[in-house]
This record gives sequence, structure tokens and C-alpha cells, in this order.
Amino acid sequence: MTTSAQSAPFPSVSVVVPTYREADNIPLLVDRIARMRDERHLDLELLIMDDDSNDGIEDVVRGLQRPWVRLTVRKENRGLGPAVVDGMRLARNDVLVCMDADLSHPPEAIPELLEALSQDYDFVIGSRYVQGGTTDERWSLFRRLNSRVATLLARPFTCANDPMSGFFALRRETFAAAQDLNPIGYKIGLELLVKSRCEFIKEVPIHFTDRRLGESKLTLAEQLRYLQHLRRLFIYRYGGWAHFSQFAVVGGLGTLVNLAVLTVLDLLNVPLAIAVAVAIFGAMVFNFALNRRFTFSYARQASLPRQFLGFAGASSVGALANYAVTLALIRQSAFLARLPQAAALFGIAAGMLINFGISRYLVFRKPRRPKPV
Ligand SMILES: Nc1nc2c(ncn2[C@@H]2O[C@H](COP(=O)(O)OP(=O)(O)OP(=O)(O)O)[C@@H](O)[C@H]2O)c(=O)[nH]1
Ligand SMILES: [Mg+2]
Repeated sequence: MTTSAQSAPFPSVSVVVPTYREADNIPLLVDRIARMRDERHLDLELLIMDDDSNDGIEDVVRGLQRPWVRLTVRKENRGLGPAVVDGMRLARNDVLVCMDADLSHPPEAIPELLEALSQDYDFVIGSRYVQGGTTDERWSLFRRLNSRVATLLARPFTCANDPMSGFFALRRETFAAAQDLNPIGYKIGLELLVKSRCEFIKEVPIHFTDRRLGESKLTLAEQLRYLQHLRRLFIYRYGGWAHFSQFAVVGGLGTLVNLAVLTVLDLLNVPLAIAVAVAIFGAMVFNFALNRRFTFSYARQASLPRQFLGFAGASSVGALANYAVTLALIRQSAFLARLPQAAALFGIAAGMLINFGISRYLVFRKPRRPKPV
């Protein structure tokens, strides 16, 4: 630290802590924050955003008699992400800090986060994955791997080493400038990083301690929600390209379906002219189902039969091109006649390009008022 122990690097701080069944941890957390607050002479308020835990947290907070600790009991729109966003909206001070209630994040590191913000960084992370940062020694190999893979998946959105951290700080103006916040799940820091378009990010090493009291709320469902969150961020950040890449992934899987059907029918000695047609149709149905569910999910409320007819009609141009190219190649070459799957790959490539254009612009048109991503 370059500042003296007496100086306050920022005039005022609001620490937002989301809680669900953390009553036992609150006195310990408030105690440690209070000590740091006094030592650094910080103008600090603590906002506890509780999702109606019914675990006596109201009495606990009242008993602490700290006027700078404010408890909000939320009854609607529950969840960690929305709780943090609500807390940040209620915050009165210049700098916003978010941290967990279970003492995994050391409150003593808050002044360091504040100091980095004063050096013109926009977003400061209490980070486990920079030099000097550590995680609890008791983490299993699976937990380490899980955390690393989740972090890797966030790479397209940020260069931060630990964007999944729940311990971070930003200026109130930065938060106010964030657009289209749609916090689902746990990774509210990542959501804010992406949507406030922060460029100057600093990571301060911390030791992440496992909780001693209370239970973890990080379930498997929550981890799956993370994948959904990533997909939304992808669409937000990469717009039309996100649709195209999802369409391409579905197309890739459809190709596998096409080849599998073709192989089975060929093994059953079905004439190739029929086998190729059935394989193309099977892949078309498969692609429709996945594109409706994922790639163009914003148009899912439209009638399914009508949409299928539209998709089949639109794809029929590509399917015909596919069929014609595949059969022509098979007829041209004895080698490809023995390996129709190779001919099918060329046919699929020709058909796919035509299909994308027609599907994107004609079949799965955006509704007039798109849902926020
Ligand atoms: N308001 C609110 N807070 C939540 C909710 N789920 C979790 N939290 C809080 O978010 C913080 C992080 O949750 P944890 O359960 O500690 O998740 P984790 O840190 O990933 O996992 P462990 O530390 O291993 O338990 C804690 O302060 C929780 O009390 C929720 O639905 N609403
Ligand atoms: Mg925790």
C-alpha cells in the first residue's frame, strides 16, 4: 500500500452483500468490516440484501447496533444476481463493493480494491488467479478444475484472470452506465464487467477461504444457469455473429445426424438415391428443433407447425442443392460411390450456406419488441 494507514483513499464506500441463510456469518463479517472501517477511517455503509431467509437475520442485525449496517429483506425476484443489483441501486456512496457473506472474501482487502480504483482502473477484482492469490487448500481437484473451466469459458468476454469472483469494486457511475443488465445466476461480476464495458481492469490477489458456517447455495442447477448466462452474453456481445455461430454448431450436429442415417441406410443396402434423401430430411427435422430451441429462441412463441413448414420450405432450396450435389458427386466418382459420406459433406456445405440466409432473414424473423438478452 502506498497510502498511509490514516488516509482514506475514497470518500465513501457501499459494500453490498447478498445473503441467503447466512445469519450465523453476519456478526463475524460485520466485526471484521468494522475493524477495517475504523482503522482506515472509511465512510462505509454495508447493505445486506437478504432473500427472506427467515433465519433470524433481522434480530442479528438489530442486535449489532451498527447504524451503518442496513438490512433489506427481498421478497421478489430472488437470486444472488438481482439481490446485488438491487443493493447497488440502493447504495448511497461513491464506490460499490460486492462480496460474499461467508467470509470467503477478506474484508481487509477492501482498501486495496479502493486504491486500485483511485488509480484510474474501472473495475477491480479480488482475484484468486493472479500471482499471490490462492484458494482454500481443501479444494478438491474436481472443484479446482470446475472453477478453471468456468473461468476459461468466460475468455471471449474479458481478459481478467478471475472474472467469476464475487468480490469486486467499481465506481457508482460505472454501474449506472451499465446497460441491459440481466443478472441470472451467480456471476454478477462477469455481467457487470461485460455490460459496463470496463476496459481497465485490475486484479488484487486475495486468499479465498472456504466457508466455515452455513451451507453452500452453489448447486448444479446454478452451474447450468451459468452456461445460459454465457450464451446470453455471447449474443449481447457478438450480435448477429452469435446467431450465425449457433446456427453453425447446430448445422455441425445436423451433419453428424445426416451421416449417421446415411451410413445405417447404406449398410442396409437402401439405394443411395433414397438413403441420401432420408438422411437429409432427418437432419432437417433435427436442425429445426435445435434452431427453434436455441439459435432463434426469441421466436419460439410462434406456431410450431407453421414455423416448421416455413423452415422446411426455406431449407428445401438448400436441401435440393445438397441432394443434387451429393448425387452428382456419387455418380461422377466410383470412389465417392463407395464412400457416399464424403460426397454428402460437400452437398451439406452447399446447402448450409443457402439455408442460413433464408432462415435468418425470412423464417425466424425477430419479433417487433425483442426480449432483453
Ligand atoms: N440474496 C441472495 N443471496 C444469495 C443467494 N444464493 C446465494 N447467495 C449469497 O451469495 C453468496 C455466495 O453464495 P455461496 O453459497 O457462498 O456460493 P459459493 O461461494 O460459490 O460457494 P461456497 O462458498 O462453497 O458455499 C453468499 O453470501 C450467499 O449467501 C440468493 O438466492 N439470494
Ligand atoms: Mg461462498
